Amino acid sequence: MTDLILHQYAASPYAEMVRTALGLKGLSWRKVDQPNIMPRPFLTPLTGGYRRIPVLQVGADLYCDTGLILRELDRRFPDSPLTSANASGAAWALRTWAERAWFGATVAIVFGARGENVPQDFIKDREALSGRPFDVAALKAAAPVMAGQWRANADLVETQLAGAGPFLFGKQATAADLAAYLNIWFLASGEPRAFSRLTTGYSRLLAWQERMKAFGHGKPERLSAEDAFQIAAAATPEAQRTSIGDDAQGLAPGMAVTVMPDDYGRNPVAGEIVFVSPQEIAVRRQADGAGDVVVHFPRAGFVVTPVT
Ligand SMILES: N[C@@H](CCC(=O)N[C@@H](CS)C(=O)NCC(=O)O)C(=O)O
Repeated sequence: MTDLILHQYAASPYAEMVRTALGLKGLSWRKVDQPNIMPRPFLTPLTGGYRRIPVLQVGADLYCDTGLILRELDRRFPDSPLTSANASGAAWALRTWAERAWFGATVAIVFGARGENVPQDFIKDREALSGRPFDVAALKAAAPVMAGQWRANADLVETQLAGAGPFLFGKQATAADLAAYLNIWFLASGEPRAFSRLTTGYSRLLAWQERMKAFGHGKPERLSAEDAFQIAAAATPEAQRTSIGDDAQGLAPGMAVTVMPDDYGRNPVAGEIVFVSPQEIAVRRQADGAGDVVVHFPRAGFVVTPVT
């Protein structure tokens, strides 16, 4: 029985990134279907309030954000690494471009087109998540401009593949391919007509999309959210790793902090630092009904605040 549990839902493009990574590495895993809106009664108590999807669980350790989930998969399963010698930093840096700059255009096109069909409870949930109105009319109005943006970013992929293919940094797919694929997958599944219009003539990109799709999702087995919670309750968090000292923010094990994303879903998770490095922070907390858990976050894109 595998230890990897992914909290996800089918339509989540960020979850698709992890599912594809699990396929690329040929791993077995357990799939917990979470609702696409709150509440998530068996997950929120474990993470301490982090509300985004996906979350990777291994026993009583919870890994938040794909930026860390992919790194953790590499740490535990170094075969088929998600970086390569010529992209050990760049693959991760490109994630920021694909997820923040490009993804904004993808979202505007998909929700601009689906517009009126988006359920009210989903709209309310996403307004609470972002702290901004979910303005379908504004998304619709922005869609043509965003189509230009989307194609400009797709064009970068086409050009890069021409020089480096079959993947963005050569022979092997990296975290950069997965992050760029997020946009391809979401537009292709969410608004297929726009996808075929905006990828016209991009034969390399389309062939690369097929290669990414061919990785599949590994070997998933279903697990209920309640059973995942019980697994956390019965487990002990992984033994503490040695932190990398001289932290830029002066953080060290034993300090009480809160951690939250710097963009949306800014719910602070409180705990005591057990591990800190330039790319990761892990905090120990008491989960109601499940005891001691450790919640792990990436450093990039997350705000850590000492609690005094
Ligand atoms: N930077 C995050 C973004 C995750 C994200 O935005 N996920 C979406 C689903 S694809 C989400 O959580 N939406 C709100 C929700 O499902 O509660 C990551 O890389 O994991």
